[in-house]
Formats: sequence, C-alpha cells, structure tokens
Amino acid sequence: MAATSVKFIKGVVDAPGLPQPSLPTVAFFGRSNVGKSSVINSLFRNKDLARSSSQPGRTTEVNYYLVDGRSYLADLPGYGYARLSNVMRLKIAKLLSWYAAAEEVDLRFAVLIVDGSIGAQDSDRETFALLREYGKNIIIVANKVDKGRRNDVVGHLRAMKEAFPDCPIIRYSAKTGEGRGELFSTLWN
Ligand SMILES: Nc1nc2c(ncn2[C@@H]2O[C@H](COP(=O)(O)OP(=O)(O)O)[C@@H](O)[C@H]2O)c(=O)[nH]1
Ligand SMILES: [Mg+2]
Repeated sequence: MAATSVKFIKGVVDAPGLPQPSLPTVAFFGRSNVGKSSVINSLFRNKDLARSSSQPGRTTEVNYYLVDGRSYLADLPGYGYARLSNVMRLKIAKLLSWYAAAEEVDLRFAVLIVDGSIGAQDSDRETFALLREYGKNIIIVANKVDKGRRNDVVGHLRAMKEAFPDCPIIRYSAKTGEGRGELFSTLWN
C-alpha cells in the first residue's frame, strides 16, 4: 500500500464552492458519533487528519481533503445527533441531499459508515435510500465490530445485508484496524 499524502483543502456548502479541478471523489457519510473521523484517520494512519471537521462551524460543511494530489476525500456532516437544534438538523439534511444529487461531483464511492455494535438505524436507512435514489456506488462500513457481544454483531451484520442490498459490507474497527486493508484497497487501489 503506497504511502499517501492527505491535505485539508476547504469546507464546502454549495456547487460554486467545490474545489477545482474536478477530481475523482470518495465521500464518507454516517451518523454523528459512529466513528467517521476515527475510520478516516485509521485509513490514513493519521490521528489528526479529520480533526478539522469537528471544529466549530465545520460541522455543517462538506470537508474536502486532497489525496495524493489526484483525488478528493469528502467528509460529510454527521447526521442523527439527538441534541441538535431543528435549524441545524435541517441544514445538514439539505446539505446531504444537495451533495447526493450534485452532478458536479465526480463521486466514485459513497462510503456509508454504520455502527456494527448497535446495527443500522432509521437515519442510516434514509441516507442509504437517498444515495440509492441518485445511483451512487455505495460501500457499507460496519464500524465498531470490536465492541459489544460477538453474536449481536453477527446479527446486526446479517440484518444489514437485507437493509442494504446489492452493495459490499465491510466489517471494520477503527480501534483494532480490522477491515482497514480491504477498505483502503477498495477505495484507493
Ligand atoms: N470501540 C470502538 N470505538 C470506536 C471505534 N471508532 C470510533 N470509536 C469511538 O467512538 C467515538 C466517536 O468517534 P468519532 O470518530 O469522533 O465519531 P464521528 O462523530 O463519527 O466522527 C469515540 O469515542 C471513538 O473513540 C471503533 O472501531 N471501536
Ligand atoms: Mg467526526
């Protein structure tokens, strides 16, 4: 696996704000606290990479990173956070809808991170339906499989196969590194 350089570029909220030139893009979706930052950091073995996305004001933007100078990683705002105001919730939902539909984005993969220790939530199924509606190439990452009872995790994974048909589901742990090689080579082979 080649060494990679990853550099934060900007936060994006609309089509005019998209970075130029247009490059192949891998986008990460997931509920708030599902471990999206941890997964991105584990992929690049860089604990500070996704930190900018948790800074105030950055949580309702699509955070763009340049990977090896030839593709983009897009980190979408986490959805489903219970204590968020309705205004913020709506802002995030609108941003996700815009991004899923944006024809200006050369989206190669939409990575949907779900919690493998608790299973898919309604908000995950809604996001999956949104990405399907626009024909995106979806990869499910079942994160936190190190957590919880082993049999429960197996059950959640089985249910995900039905909830998210016809797309790869990768068992993952940002903590132990399980699934890292498989996901990395799928996205940046
Ligand atoms: N056990 C376990 N905990 C994880 C894993 N990934 C993330 N976490 C924890 O889940 C919490 C949320 O992680 P974070 O990456 O900030 O989530 P984000 O809000 O989706 O970006 C943190 O306490 C992480 O340490 C994992 O694979 N296993
Ligand atoms: Mg985060």
